[in-house]
Amino acid sequence: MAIDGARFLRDLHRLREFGAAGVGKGVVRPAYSDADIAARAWLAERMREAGLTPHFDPVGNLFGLADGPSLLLGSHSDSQPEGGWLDGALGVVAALEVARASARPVSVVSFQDEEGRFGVTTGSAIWSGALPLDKADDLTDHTGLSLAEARGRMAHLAGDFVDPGRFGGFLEMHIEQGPALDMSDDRIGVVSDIVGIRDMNITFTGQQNHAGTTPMALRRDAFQALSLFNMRLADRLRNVVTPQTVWTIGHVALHPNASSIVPGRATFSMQWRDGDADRLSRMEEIVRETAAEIAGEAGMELAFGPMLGIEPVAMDGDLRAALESAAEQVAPGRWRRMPSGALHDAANLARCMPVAMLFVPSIGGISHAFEEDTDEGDLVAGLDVLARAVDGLP
Ligand code: HGY
Ligand code: MN
Ligand code: MN
Repeated sequence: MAIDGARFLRDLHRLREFGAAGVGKGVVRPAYSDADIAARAWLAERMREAGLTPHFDPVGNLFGLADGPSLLLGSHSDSQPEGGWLDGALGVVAALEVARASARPVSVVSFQDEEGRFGVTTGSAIWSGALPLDKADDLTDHTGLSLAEARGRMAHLAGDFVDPGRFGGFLEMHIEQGPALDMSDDRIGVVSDIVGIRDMNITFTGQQNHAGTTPMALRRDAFQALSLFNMRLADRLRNVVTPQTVWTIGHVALHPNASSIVPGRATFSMQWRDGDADRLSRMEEIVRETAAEIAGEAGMELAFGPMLGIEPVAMDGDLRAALESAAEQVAPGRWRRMPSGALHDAANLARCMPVAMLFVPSIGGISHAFEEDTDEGDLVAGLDVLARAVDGLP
């Protein structure tokens, strides 16, 4: 298989230009933004040039379809609100290059909204049947825009959903987005399993009031309730979590968000991840119990938004073995089998086909930030592993 590393890198740098922002190689290319839609149009043309049939589905997932049954390779091309040039994009461009070079029929996909502007890995969750479209359409971003309205921006491109049955399996190349490979001598990670996730919004509603005349003892300050919740949650989770468990309050909206007003409302994202489904459920109980306890103590009304989640999933043994064999050819003794702490579209696709993933190092372990980067030699080595693994499949 004659992959062309230079062409692959050119395509990666060209894709980066759609939404290029911030320092270095940062991108701002949220799902359904002008930059995202333009990037998808560009990818569709590259797919056509590669002899594939470009096809958008009703939520903006972009497929480059090989004729008949094929292997599916890909990832996503939307970014976080401040993202890196490789998160997702790497897997899509690598898939395109393998599809160009492979003797085997390979289809390519760029899923939509993997970064969860509206949900959690939204496009592949809908496509794989994990998330009903009518429920997804009601999801909103932080501005209140619904998925239904956002995907309407691509309605003129939309065809039917592609049948997952035409694909024999899914391979996703991705940056590690963590420090393990970068801190070791290993160049390649072959993923063993992907953690599970739970994600929801919580709202405390107290009493908006004057910041100068309202005595501290009389306040029903929603931010103070959030602050208490955060501290008590950490304490309550102590005996449940492991060093690999993570939980994050990444988005907070205080209302009315003014220096001289006691905030009457705090709406915040509550997300947690772990490799064990039972632990995820136990953590949900503790999140809900602790929020209710704080609301009672602080005189708050409490509301929980819809909870989204994906179960932990193990990668397919045969596909993983093909990646491991290829990794040993490309980077003998410099690869490892490892879990994924980040979530990926592969976690959804595991519902309907065998899946496997491979990682390349993230410099400094940085991702979901403009500074995200990977040595170009490692990018090409990862492409080589992906291509060899595809070639090596029965
Ligand atoms: O959050 C994640 O793990 C993924 O990068 N969206
Ligand atoms: Mn990603
Ligand atoms: Mn990401």
